[in-house]
Amino acid sequence: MLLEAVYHQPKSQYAYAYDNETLHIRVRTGRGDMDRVSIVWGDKYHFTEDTVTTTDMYIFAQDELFDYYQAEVKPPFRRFAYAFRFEKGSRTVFWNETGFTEGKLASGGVGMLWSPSGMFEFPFLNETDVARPPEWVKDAVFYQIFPERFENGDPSLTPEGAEAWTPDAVPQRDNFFGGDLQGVINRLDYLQDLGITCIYFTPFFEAYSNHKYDTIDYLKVDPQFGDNEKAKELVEKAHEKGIRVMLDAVFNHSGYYFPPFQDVLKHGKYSRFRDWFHIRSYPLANDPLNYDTFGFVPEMPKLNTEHPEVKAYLLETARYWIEDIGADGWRLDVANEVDHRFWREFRDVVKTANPDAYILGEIWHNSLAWLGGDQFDAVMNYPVTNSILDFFVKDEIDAENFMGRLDAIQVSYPKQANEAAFNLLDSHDTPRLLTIADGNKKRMKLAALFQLTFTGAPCIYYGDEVGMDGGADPGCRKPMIWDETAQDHDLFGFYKDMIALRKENRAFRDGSFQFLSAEKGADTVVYERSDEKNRFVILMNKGSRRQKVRLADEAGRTYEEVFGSRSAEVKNRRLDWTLEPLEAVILKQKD
Ligand code: ARE
Repeated sequence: MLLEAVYHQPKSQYAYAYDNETLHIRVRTGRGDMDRVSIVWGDKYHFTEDTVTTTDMYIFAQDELFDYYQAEVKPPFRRFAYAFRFEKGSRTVFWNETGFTEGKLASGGVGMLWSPSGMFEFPFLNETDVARPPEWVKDAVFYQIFPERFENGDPSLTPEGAEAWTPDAVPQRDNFFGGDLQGVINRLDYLQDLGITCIYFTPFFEAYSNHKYDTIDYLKVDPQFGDNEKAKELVEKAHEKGIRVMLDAVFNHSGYYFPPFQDVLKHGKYSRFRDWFHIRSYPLANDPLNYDTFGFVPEMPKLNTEHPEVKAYLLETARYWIEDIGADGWRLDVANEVDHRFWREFRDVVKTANPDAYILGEIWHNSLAWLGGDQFDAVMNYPVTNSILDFFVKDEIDAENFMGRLDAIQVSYPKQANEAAFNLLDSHDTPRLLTIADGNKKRMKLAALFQLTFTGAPCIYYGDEVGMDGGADPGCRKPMIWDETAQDHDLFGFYKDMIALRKENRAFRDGSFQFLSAEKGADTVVYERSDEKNRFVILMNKGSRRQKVRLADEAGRTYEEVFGSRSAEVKNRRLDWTLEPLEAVILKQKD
């Protein structure tokens, strides 16, 4: 036994409450090392040999080095004292807080070995501590809109010098095209037809730049886009069509023209707003920069979110757009650079305004520290983005590595955070998917098909569905192509069908996910999604050669293709299928 590989941490992503009565317990072991792993558990105030229970654990994730076992348990008194039991061949080892103990295989045999004080413990499952992302997020399909570039619905608001809205327009750091909120209202039918259920807007509050991440007034729609009444109308009309709206909270920093910052620029240390920012010396200067900013961008001074007035202002902003305007959630810009204490208060304000609001952090790295239920519901899932791109699009990793990376992400967080994760393939901060795929639409479709059948809520970046391309910021921010002769209708049909499939089948949103094949060196992956009603098997080939796939399967099973008319039958307990280069097939198991 590789006991060095064994890992568990109480009250973490290895031991958390999934709902008001269920605990998820996980333990890591060396890959392929154990024959059997179980938890031996009981009540910490009544822990005797005849009251302990032994529950088998199953492997729910695997990466290159480790197996990750999980068990779901419902302790009757919501308290839980536990140890692990590992078995390999004739050897049995128990593990609790005091360390490893060789044990006998027969019976629980625990009471004699340990006192409850040596056990791992989940002291009490308090309901208020359970991380509970809004239920609707699992069912959502997001669509990201960059307001300046989606549609010009009110030419009277178009900024002077705006450029022509054409399919070959070139976005620059500082040019304008005239998108606005009326434009989005005009296109709600289009979005409904595509099937999306929530719009994520990058900021539309008053700001200087075209991207609006340099806020001037957090409580006001930028006049270039409309006014607050228009925002309310947009939210209401979207809701009528079953589409929710998530806004972008840029609370890490303000813009250069934010009046309190202008006041500090003018009055220096005599400004009554000087503590709203992090200033090291006066007068303020860029070279060298003597105040904190986002990155090294002087136009984005970092806000002091520990200051009571700043807090009050930003928390009122958080409340106002949810409660008075009706927005359904906040995406939090540069979320990991703002203090945790602020986010805890923010959560209370937002959830009081609407308990069903979604709080999504923009964090590109491991985000466990924000996902304990007291701060964010989920994060933008860039680690999943990168795994999907590296496998299907850039062709840089093999199937085993792909599975290992995705499984490791599943293990990094409590299950509810994965279910509510925001799975994107590109955004206003990255090159577009089609451009990363070098224009290869088959690769693009493989990535999107995986995204739309994976755990977590998918997000489509505006225009990807009609074949828009574009490199890194600002290249990825072209005006939306509405000219039907320039749109890719095949791609649109593909996205529409995939969204519909996800929406019609709970298995893809809420069901279990499991890899059935992901071999070392392989170009093919096979996985299943299933719930009580349906079971789907998805087979994908990211390679440029035809591939035969052979899976162990249960005798008598038959499958039919979801998009197509082929079928398959399990023969000799094997399912055989041949995949063309860059092909994906979704099979549904027949009853
Ligand atoms: C502009 C130019 C850029 C130029 C930059 C610096 O367009 O070409 O490089 O200025 O001068 C907004 C605008 C950007 C603008 C930026 C600064 O949208 O167009 O860039 O302001 O004025 C990290 C952060 C993450 C952040 C990204 C960009 O962790 O929070 O960097 N993302 C948000 C928004 C952006 C927004 C801002 C923050 C600022 O989504 O749109 O930019 O409000 C790795 C790292 C990540 C890093 C990521 C991307 O993976 O691990 O931490 O994210 O790369 O760089």
